[in-house]
Amino acid sequence: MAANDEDEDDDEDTETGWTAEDEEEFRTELDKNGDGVLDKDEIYHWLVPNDYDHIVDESNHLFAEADDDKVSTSF
Ligand SMILES: [Ca+2]
Repeated sequence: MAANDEDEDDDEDTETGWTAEDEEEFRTELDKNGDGVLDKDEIYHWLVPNDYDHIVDESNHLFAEADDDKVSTSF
């Protein structure tokens, strides 16, 4: 292991592998009700953010793949 590999993980908790940034994200973004664990709804919102539309993304992907002359519009 190179010396730089150790330096990159300086702020990582050796037991959990979490950085201070990971913990902050958990407390402020993921654990909505602040009970210290992620319930089913919190996990769902973590995996499927509200601002991400799978249907629009898939439509754009399919048009991009199928449109030979690339003269399509995005939704
Ligand atoms: Ca929670």
